[in-house]
Amino acid sequence: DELKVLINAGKIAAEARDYGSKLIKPGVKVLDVCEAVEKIIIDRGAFPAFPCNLSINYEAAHYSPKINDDKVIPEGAVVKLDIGAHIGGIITDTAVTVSLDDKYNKLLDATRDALRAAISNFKPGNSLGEIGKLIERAIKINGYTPIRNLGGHLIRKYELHAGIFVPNVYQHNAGKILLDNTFAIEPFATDGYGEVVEGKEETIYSLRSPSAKGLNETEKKFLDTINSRFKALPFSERWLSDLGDKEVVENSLKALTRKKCLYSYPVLLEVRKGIVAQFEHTVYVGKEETIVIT
Ligand code: MET
Repeated sequence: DELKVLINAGKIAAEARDYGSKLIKPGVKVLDVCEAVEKIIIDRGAFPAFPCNLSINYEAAHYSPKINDDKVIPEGAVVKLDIGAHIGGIITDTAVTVSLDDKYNKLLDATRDALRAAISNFKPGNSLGEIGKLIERAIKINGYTPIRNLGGHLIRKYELHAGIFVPNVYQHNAGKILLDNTFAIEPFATDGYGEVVEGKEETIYSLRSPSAKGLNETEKKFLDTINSRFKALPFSERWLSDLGDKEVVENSLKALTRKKCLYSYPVLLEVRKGIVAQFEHTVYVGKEETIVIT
């Protein structure tokens, strides 16, 4: 049944995350880490639910390497590795932070504590606002600030962000934890201000509308391929490199975004350039217990 598939996808995601986290060293190419992670997911019989995200220092989220990307992990970096695996649209999502500078160990511990507190109180019927409060408290007690405009999310089949938000701070009007559902819980903490803004770079896309007027033959070919390969799941330009060289792929994705056939995801940056840590698990909310899937 679907819970078994979810558990299987979660094992694969966890294995890929743990493998990837060991590759994070100064001087290593971001592209090499992400390709290795995505390869493990595929070799184990799942698919990446979104491009491997490797976000550095004040990049909080949503950097995934481009075709031929030569970006390298710097000395002393605080690296978030955020990955997903799906089997037939049953999605799991998980992240860790690796610090290459010991002075951020406390920031990582605070974020891990927040995730642990959230998971142990993640019971059906409980308020998501209270979960936010627990996350906020665990981070603040350690002297850091939660990122208030990032959070976890309900996950449904082929739908990574399925409408319910899991806040990282207290929220009075948040929803409730629903029985027999899958959620990603993902505290983010920073020594900065506690908010992200959109940067200029965009490295991830997803389908917005599978058809439109006024597309040329190349754009149509890209849109059809995206629809059949990824449905509405986020994807990387790297996963379309068989359709043309880097310039053709990037220009087609930009045109399709302009024509509202695709969404594009800007890299999210801490507004005061604070260092950001993130830990994330996918959980399944059962009647008797909440199961950590990843
Ligand atoms: N796991 C991250 C998220 O949930 C990255 C997805 S790719 C845009 O937003």
